[in-house]
Amino acid sequence: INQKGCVVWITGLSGSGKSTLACALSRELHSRGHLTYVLDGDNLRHGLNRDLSFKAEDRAENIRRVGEVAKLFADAGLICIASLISPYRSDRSACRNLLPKSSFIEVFLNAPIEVCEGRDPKGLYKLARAGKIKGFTGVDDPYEPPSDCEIVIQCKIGDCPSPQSMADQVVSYLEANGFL
Ligand code: GGZ
Repeated sequence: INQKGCVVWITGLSGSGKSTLACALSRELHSRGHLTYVLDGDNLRHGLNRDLSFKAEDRAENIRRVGEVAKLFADAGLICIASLISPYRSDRSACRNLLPKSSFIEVFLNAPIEVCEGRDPKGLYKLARAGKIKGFTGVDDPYEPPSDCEIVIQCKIGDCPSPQSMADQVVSYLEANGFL
């Protein structure tokens, strides 16, 4: 297999399409003969990170653990795709600092909250607006957008790229930068 291990770190609001992108990207890379592993924040919170809440210090610990695991996969030569809200710049930059220069690729899935809330696939925004979930990102908890990430995927109201075209955007970056 001709590939260089790296971490593709997808950040964005709940409902922005991070898991969908992670899945589409993983499939696309597999079809080209590459090895990947997906670390999804919501899934990991049922196992490895089941002891963590959504308060800022627990989110930091969540992201730190996933960053460490992602580093192991990248060391093993895999393209590790991590999809977490990861709302704080400082937590994301700590993950970046775990990895060799340029092998942390931050992808901002920039979907406005109106789009995410309109999708509301699990009804969580509705619960957050009703005050039944406290500290929900974008509602009553902060999201700090990246200021200098490698890839921005723009999604506008009524005009969001398809999962395949989001994946293609990341694949192009990986090709252009010698990871594939
Ligand atoms: C944000 C929450 C919250 C709160 C539950 N705030 O869209 P989902 O449902 O399926 O994915 C979200 C997931 C966020 O987990 P992460 O590990 O990615 O978050 S972080 O990086 O901030 O640690 C959402 C659900 O958990 N969820 N409560 N209060 N998202």
